[in-house]
Amino acid sequence: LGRPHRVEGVVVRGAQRGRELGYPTANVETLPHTAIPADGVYAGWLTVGGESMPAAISVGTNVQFDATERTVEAYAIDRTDLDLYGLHAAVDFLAYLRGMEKFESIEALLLCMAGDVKRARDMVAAHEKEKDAA
Ligand code: FMN
Repeated sequence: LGRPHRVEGVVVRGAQRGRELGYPTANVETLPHTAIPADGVYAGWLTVGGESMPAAISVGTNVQFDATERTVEAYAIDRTDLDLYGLHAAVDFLAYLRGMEKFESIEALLLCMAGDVKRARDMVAAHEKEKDAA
């Protein structure tokens, strides 16, 4: 403990919905027997090629879209320009934000995601500031 939990794998193509929603995510294909945190939304980091980026992370089956496959997806905050397919990535979990939900509409999901991203950004920034001060 005392260190965020890390999950690693290759970035694979998801349902390609994220880009349309405005939150493109890196779907990290973890190795079998990887300890994946409980379904939900988390604040943390996506690290690729030595660069760590603050991220809002989703673990679950994307119930909003009636998907059945459990995925670990990280949205690198404000980085809508990334093309990470095929690259090795690490996802670090800093804090649990909420459970996976099925909303009444996509708009409601997007509204909630905007709040998640804001909270994740603030929490990561606060954590990094604390670490720098130590
Ligand atoms: N999917 C849900 O079904 N319910 C949620 O509550 C939910 N919250 C999310 C919160 C964040 C911050 C992120 C990044 C994703 C969330 N998702 C949620 C997952 C999105 O549905 C998923 O990223 C999107 O469908 C794109 O999937 P794709 O990469 O397979 O195309």
